[in-house]
Formats: sequence, C-alpha cells, structure tokens
Amino acid sequence: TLTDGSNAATENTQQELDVLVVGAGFAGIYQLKHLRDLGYKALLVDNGSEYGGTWYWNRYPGIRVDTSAPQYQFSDPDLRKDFEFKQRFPGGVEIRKYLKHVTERWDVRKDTKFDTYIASAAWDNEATKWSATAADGTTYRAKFLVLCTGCLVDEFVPKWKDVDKYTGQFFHSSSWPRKAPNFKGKKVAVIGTGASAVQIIQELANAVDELTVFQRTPNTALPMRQVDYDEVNKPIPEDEVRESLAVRMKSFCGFDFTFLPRKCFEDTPEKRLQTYENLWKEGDFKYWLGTYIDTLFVEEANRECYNFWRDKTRARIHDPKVADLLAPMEPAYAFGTKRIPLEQGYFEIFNSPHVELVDLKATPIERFTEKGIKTSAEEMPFDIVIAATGFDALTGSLTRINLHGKDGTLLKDQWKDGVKTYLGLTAHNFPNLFFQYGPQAPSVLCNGPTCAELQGNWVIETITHCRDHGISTIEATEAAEEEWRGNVVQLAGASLLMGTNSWYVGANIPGKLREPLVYLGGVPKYYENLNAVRDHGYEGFVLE
Ligand code: N01
Repeated sequence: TLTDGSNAATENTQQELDVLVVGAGFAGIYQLKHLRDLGYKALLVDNGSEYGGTWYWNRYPGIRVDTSAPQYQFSDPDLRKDFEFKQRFPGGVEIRKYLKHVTERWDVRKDTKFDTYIASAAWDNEATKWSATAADGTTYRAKFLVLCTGCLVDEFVPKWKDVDKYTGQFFHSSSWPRKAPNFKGKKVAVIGTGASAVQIIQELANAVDELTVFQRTPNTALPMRQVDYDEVNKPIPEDEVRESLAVRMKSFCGFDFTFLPRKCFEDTPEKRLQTYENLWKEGDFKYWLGTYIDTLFVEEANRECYNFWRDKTRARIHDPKVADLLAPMEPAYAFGTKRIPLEQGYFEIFNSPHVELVDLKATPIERFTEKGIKTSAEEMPFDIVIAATGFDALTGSLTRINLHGKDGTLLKDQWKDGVKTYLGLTAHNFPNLFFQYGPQAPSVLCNGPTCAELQGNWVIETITHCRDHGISTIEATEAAEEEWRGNVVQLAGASLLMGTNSWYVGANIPGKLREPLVYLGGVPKYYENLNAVRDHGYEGFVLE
C-alpha cells in the first residue's frame, strides 16, 4: 500500500518502504522529493550527517564546482525565487547553502536519515523486495532500491612503502580534517595533479611556507572565467537561466553549449586559429566540450587542440624546464581524455620561488620516511602530506556495498570480468534496483544536476509504470545488458579515450579491469535511448 509520504524516519529495527534511496546528494534529494510527491513511502539515507554527498565529504580549501551556476542547479524555477548564487562558479560552502535551501523548500528532511551506511542489501525472491541492512543493524525492506551513491567517492591512496612510519600529518584530499590544519610556516606536499589537487594547490600556495607538488602526469587545466556577482556583474536573468537549462538535453555533455558542428580540418588554418581563440576567450569547458566535433576522436584534430592549449599555457610559465613538465611540447595523452578541470592561476603558482614541482616520472617516490618522502633523487621533509590521488571512480560506491542479486551473487562478483549494465542504470539479476550517476551512462561527462534529473525522471517514471500496471518486478535481460555494454565499448573504441590511463577507463586503480566506464554517445543520444526503451514497453526488461 502506498502512503501519503508523511512517514517519519524512525529508529525502528525494521522499516517497510516503497523505495529506499541511498545517498543524499543532488540525485538522492531529487528522488526523494519527486517519489514522495507521487505518494510513495520513500526514505533517503546517507552515511554523512548532512545533505551534499560529494559536497558534504569534500571540504578541502578551494573546493569549487566547475560547471557554471546557471547549469549547476535543479530546473525547478520555484527554487530560484529566493536563492541567488553569489558567484558564477560557486564554492563548496555556497553549494551546501543551495542544498540547504532546496531541502528546506522541498521539506525532505523528515524522510531523511543521516549517519546511516547501507553495508549490504539482498533481493528477497519471495517477498519481491530488497532488504537493506545499515551498519547499525537496522533493516529497510523496500520494493525498489535506488542507489545515488556518487561516482567519485571511494578514496584511492596508493600503497607507498613505509607510509605508516611518517610522523607528520597525512590525509587524502577527500578526507580533509574537519579541524583545518594550520598551514602557516609549514612545508607541505601535494601528491597528484588532478582536479582536486589543482584547487588545493591554488589555495595552499598562499597559505604555506613551502609547497612541493609531486606530478606524475600533467594536467591540461583550462582557465576558469569566474564572475563575482554584484551590482555591476549581475547574475544572469531568470529567462536566460530557464533557456540555458532547457537546452541541456540537446548538448553532448548536458551543458548549454555543445561541440561545433564541423570537423577540425574543415576549417582553414586561419579560421581554425580564430575558432580556438574565440573558444578560449569564451572560456571554461568551451575549449574542451565546445570545440571541433572530432577532437575526442581523431588524433590529428586532437593534436591541434592540444598545441593551442600548450602554447597559451607555456606563455604563463617562466622556467622552460617547468613548462616542459606542466605543458610539454609533446602531449602526455590525448587532450580531453582525462577530466579537464578549470583553474584560476594554477600555472603561475609554479613561478613562485616557494613552490617546487617534482617530476615523478623522472624521480619516483621510493618510500615514506619518518620525516617525509624519499624519491629516487632525495629525501624531502614535510610537515603535512596531502594525497590528492583520486577515487575508485564510477563503480567503487556500488561494488563496496554487498549487493546480493536474485541468485545471491554479489554485484562486484558479477562485474569481475567486466561491468555490465542496461542503460547504465540497472543490472540483470538485480530486479527493482536502479543506480544513478554510475558506469556506462553519461554521468561524469554530464553535469551532476542534469544527470540527476535526466536519469532521475526516468527511474521515477519506471517505478510508476510498475505501480500503475500492477508489475512487481522489473529486471534487465542479459541480452539487453550485453548489447548496452557492446554499445558503450564500441563508442569508446571509436574515440581516443581508451589510449589514456585515466579513471574513465578504470586505469587508476591497481588490478581494476581496464574498460570504458563512461557512455560516450552524449546526453541527447542517451536520452533518446531511455525514451525509446520506455516507449517500446520497457524493451530489454522482463516485467512480472
Ligand atoms: O582525482 P584524479 P581528483 N603516485 O584521479 C595522481 C571530480 N572533481 O580527486 O594522472 C603519484 O583526477 C594522478 O596521476 P596520474 C572530477 O571529476 C571535480 O583530482 O594517474 N601520483 C592524478 O594526478 C575529477 O576528475 C571537481 O598519473 C598519483 C591524481 O593523483 C575527479 O573528481 C574538483 C598516484 C589523481 O587525480 C577526481 O579528481 C575536484 C601515485 N601512485 C574533483 N596515483 C570540480 O568540479 C594517482 N596519482 C571542480
């Protein structure tokens, strides 16, 4: 029986639900609000103590979204009536404020239970329900299980020798101490130069005495065109926000722009240069996801794009040896095949005398010592070492839960020879389970709120289809899964993605299978697929 949604989250040891939603970031909040509006008895649980998901956990200084505010929000216009972002690219504090506003307006707190980690869940064939157990022993029995557990959650810390013998402070970027360390007068090391590291380095460069950055692979960061909204620079007006949100489903990456409709060498060299200059001026991800349509697919086109970036970037770096490391003449990998972050003065930081760049390719870390890090060249003492070394992306937050399917198999075992999903949303043998922002979907190539709505609406519609048609279970067929995986592999194979060691292909985690983890068909094609499946009576699913 469905309720009016006015259920309170209680401390019962067993709770009966229509839908259990796990993960209180953008996707989970959206699910709870809209499921409840439709009368479902839904509960949202999260391991953290507040809303935010990735924004709750990641508290490093300088954390900031690199999708502009008009795009990085829910489309509900009501939410904009009394909330205005203060910057074009809001920081973590502002995003948490936004989510506080959203969750109050949507009144979701009474159906949210924090500090609740779902350690395992098993499908009960007889009851046709999921039975999910939290770390505190509470069991939640739900007709549907929706995992909104995030795609960059499970920290990866390399197993450096003797790291346990180091006596200074050591932490991962995503586990920033809640009591912020005092950086004044300190020697600090940052290992890694991914998106997290770029933001941390920008912030710490001015706060510490000495900063050493350990780089294995250069980062092709692009300049962020930040705007502080004020009397002069006003936020974009409501009708433009609506317009910008409305075109998301037509853009490859769920933004209000998309790739140019022509190939790189269709333009003359002069026109190409002008095009790159224009994109550079417009800024942000335009120089990545708004450039020539063949950039991520054709090596020569990619190289043109890289060369322009390289020349612009090298001009910002004083020491040619440092420039060779940060923006080498020959690309370390195809431009855009590792996630490009936006930077604010990142490259200039390496012109400062108190900032040192260590090339880990030339002088790898051999081990930690009591006082710091020993590379193949020297021993370096540090007060604080920060590992900005990434995550077990896209699959980690799903496979770490002991999810038992219909035949008892764990999801992580089912995926051990390769991830198989249908539509990047479901898996065979796991009826009535949906996961969002996960593998084989546009996920990380589509901004969070866009994906939360795009996938979220489809999940809600599907659950409602089942309710309205007296269907107890919906399960992807093996054949549909096989075909979807084939589709994902083929699309990635036609691109330059597979040639780069990145977390997009699972290459950052030792022992993880190297395979495409993102759907490269773009948001419009993905959206078309979801709609087609629905319009053809949930083709590829068995409904009973
Ligand atoms: O992680 P990463 P991240 N020894 O995996 C290096 C999102 N995000 O936390 O490239 C030495 O990208 C590794 O080197 P290499 C965003 O989607 C968004 O920075 O593997 N170094 C790399 O430099 C982002 O992409 C935002 O050679 C080692 C770094 O560590 C994603 O989160 C902000 C190493 C890891 O980079 C993840 O970003 C922040 C080793 N053994 C994050 N192992 C915004 O929206 C790894 N590295 C702004």
